[in-house]
Amino acid sequence: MPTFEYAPAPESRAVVDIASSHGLFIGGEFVEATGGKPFKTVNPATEEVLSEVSEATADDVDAAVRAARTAYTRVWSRMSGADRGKYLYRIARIIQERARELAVLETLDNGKPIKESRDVDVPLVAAHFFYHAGWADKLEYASLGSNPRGIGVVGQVIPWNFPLLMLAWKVAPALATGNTVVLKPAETTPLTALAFAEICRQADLPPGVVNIVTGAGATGQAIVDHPGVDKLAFTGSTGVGKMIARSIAGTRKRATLELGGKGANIVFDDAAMDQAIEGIVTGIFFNQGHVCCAGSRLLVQENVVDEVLRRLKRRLGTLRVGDPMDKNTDVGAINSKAQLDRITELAGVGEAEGAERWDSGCDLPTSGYWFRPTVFSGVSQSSRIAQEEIFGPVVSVLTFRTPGEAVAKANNTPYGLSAGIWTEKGSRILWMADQLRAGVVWANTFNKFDPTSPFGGYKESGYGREGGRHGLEAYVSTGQETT
Ligand code: TAP
Repeated sequence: MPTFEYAPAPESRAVVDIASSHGLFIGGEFVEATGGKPFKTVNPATEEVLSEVSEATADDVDAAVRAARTAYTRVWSRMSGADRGKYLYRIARIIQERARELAVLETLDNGKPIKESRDVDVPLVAAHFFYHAGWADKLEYASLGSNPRGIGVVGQVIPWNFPLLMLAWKVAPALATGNTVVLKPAETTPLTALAFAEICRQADLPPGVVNIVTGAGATGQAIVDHPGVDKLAFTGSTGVGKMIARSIAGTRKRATLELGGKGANIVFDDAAMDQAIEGIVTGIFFNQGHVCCAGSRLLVQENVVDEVLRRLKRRLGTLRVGDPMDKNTDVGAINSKAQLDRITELAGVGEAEGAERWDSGCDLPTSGYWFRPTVFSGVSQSSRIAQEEIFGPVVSVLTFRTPGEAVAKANNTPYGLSAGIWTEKGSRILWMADQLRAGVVWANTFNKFDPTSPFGGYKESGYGREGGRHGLEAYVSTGQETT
């Protein structure tokens, strides 16, 4: 069992074989890009270059959309649900077989701790494909209309925080319902999407059903603008989501947007305090806080705030921050220099606006991108660190006296993706869940995911749902489409 032991990045190449350069995956083949400038993807924990990746131009995106259209028309839309399901089961099993390799690759490219990619990301990826494989031949029982079928070619653009899991959230329901896909991973985390392309070949998925085009924002924009794309599925920032909504206004394209969040994790004085402290830690320090539904605002009932802060700080002092390939690491590297700069800037703003800043004071590695687990207390509602998504290991603590005040403060944000409630009172949980304008409300837990549960936002956190029966709706034709 040497491979999951502490191993600096170069040796990890013994576990995963990373090609020095990667092409695009179009029509079932890895092909050269037609002229974009290749870019490097680095290990954020070491700044080591992992590979050079092609930049897909608008012409490459066009080739991918054409391949997806041909596959849709000739093969995938004609295949029975049971047969589509067999491909999805096959993909799910290969993911399980290659789980260790995928976990290492994800950790190297993203910076997340290996214990999270190994125990959370990759198992959830496999679960997502298994779950949707089960739906493929049962769509007529999903209350999706009389003759549920795919829409056509789906363009999908995903972020860097859960690279393979976000791919699974997009690709699995699209394929199960009979669509074909052109997907762009984030610029800083393309490697597991490219490994997934290999898995599609290994599963003998018909060429063109899944196409992976790597690149930056311009490649994503080319997918959004392509007239041959019938539906878009985007996960990313609210700013880019708004641009996409503007770009497709007046076209026949359908879209689901999974955008940012500023989740409230609400702790009442009757909460089981040991569990609540663990829930706060999971809520904001899991995946370095690079989580759209993170509990980045901690709302604590006023009479227990001192106790909560004391216990939380003691617990944060025990978190191990460092080499993501070490299986004992709790908090890994920040995904990119740009993200580290943004977190650093917003933390500075928090201090300048008068909140009290505390961090765990742990040692940090000398190379790579790192940020200590940080707590801001005495944060006012109007502060930027209470309103803007920091997307890092930083929690802003506010207080409340009554459940009504907790609801008002929790809802006082442009976002509406997630919330958590910690209390012993069941009736209070039900009342709060009804009042909170958040797509997901966890009770006495946080950051729990399951393929059977629909996930998505209110307000500026986007529209549409992913996961569960609801997630299928976005991928099924309404009969209005012109294709
Ligand atoms: P973005 O900067 O919005 O990027 C998301 C994806 O869009 C990336 O692949 C990006 O490419 C691409 N992109 C950038 N500009 C584009 C354009 N003009 N047209 C089309 N595509 C474009 O977000 P991010 O920084 O990667 O991810 C963090 C954000 O995602 C956070 O706000 C987080 O809350 C949100 N998020 C939401 C959810 C859900 S489920 N609601 C889940 C995870 C993350 P590049 O990588 O090259 O920039």
